[in-house]
Amino acid sequence: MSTTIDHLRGQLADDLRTAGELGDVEALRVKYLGQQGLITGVVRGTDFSTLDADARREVGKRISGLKTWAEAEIGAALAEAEARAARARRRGMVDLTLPGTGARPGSLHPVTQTQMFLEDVFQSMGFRVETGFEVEEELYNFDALNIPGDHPARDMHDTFWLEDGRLLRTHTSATQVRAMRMHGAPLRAVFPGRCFRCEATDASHETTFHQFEGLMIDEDVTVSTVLAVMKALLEKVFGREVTVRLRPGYFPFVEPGFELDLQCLICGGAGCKVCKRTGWVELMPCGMVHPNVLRAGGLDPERYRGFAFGLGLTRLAMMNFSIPDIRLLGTGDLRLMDQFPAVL
Ligand code: FA5
Repeated sequence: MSTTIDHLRGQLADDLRTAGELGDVEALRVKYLGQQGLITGVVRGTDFSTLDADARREVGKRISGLKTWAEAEIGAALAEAEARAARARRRGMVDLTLPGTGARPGSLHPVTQTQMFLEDVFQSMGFRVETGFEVEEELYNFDALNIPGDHPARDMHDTFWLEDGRLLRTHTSATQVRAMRMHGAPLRAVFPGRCFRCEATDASHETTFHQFEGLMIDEDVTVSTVLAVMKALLEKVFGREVTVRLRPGYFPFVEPGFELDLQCLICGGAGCKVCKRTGWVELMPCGMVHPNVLRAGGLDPERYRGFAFGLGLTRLAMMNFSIPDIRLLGTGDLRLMDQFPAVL
């Protein structure tokens, strides 16, 4: 019996020396202390009835000593292996034997999808795409657009000013004069991008949102040509006939100016919180470029006429994907994004 106990002790000590991984030590625990384990077998296999009282006490003590020792040794080895594994994880080591977690396919944000679609449509009509600057000069965001410092229209744009006098652009119209100065006329360009306004948020207003500006300058541009293009464009976006309406609108940088509204596609015109119960969503202000703006861009207003529009890109994406609250779009919540699976 003593030989068996000593042999098991030596065998377990050897085994523990070569068991590096957590799984190896756990296997040793089963091998020695499990239901069918070697030490459990010694306990079960000893016939105490054949021994006298002293020998019973002695053998019992040795077996129980072996078991206690084995439990302590294996417990310590488990703890050590666990600590080693944790250290390896912290070092960024990868256990290549573990099953993989699977790759998660990404998807494009609904606003990005809408923007890319519009860019394709306009590029196919010969428009160049320019993104302009999110941090902009007062000159391009306001003054060159016929909005001098004391103009009341500035109050409509709750502006984030920077300490150096520049600002976060409040609209993509800020790129108009830059593009005129850079490319001259004739000019066909679209300016997609983020805009910023320091205003209270609700289901259709965010402090950060996207616009998609369009500018077309040539000698023979008229309102009616461009309106036809706009309606055709919206029908391409939505893949069905849409109802739009045109109202007079005032913007200092266009004359005449219009507001193009889209019948709400969330409620079908019945009224909901997105359209503020009116059945209409203000989507696209537009108009003929004001002569002062053409002049600021270095163009002769006697020769050239221009048309500009400022599409609310975020709102268009909301209509397109039936998203009921603009604030959902900036959360980065993948449960929302997973529902728009245009894959990267
Ligand atoms: C403008 O920003 C003008 N620059 C548009 C323009 C361009 C007029 C060219 C004429 C010629 P307005 O402030 O209305 O206009 O904004 C244009 C569109 O941006 C709105 O119709 C709306 O769809 C969207 N928009 C404006 N403010 C927000 C906001 N806080 N959150 C989400 N979308 C907004």
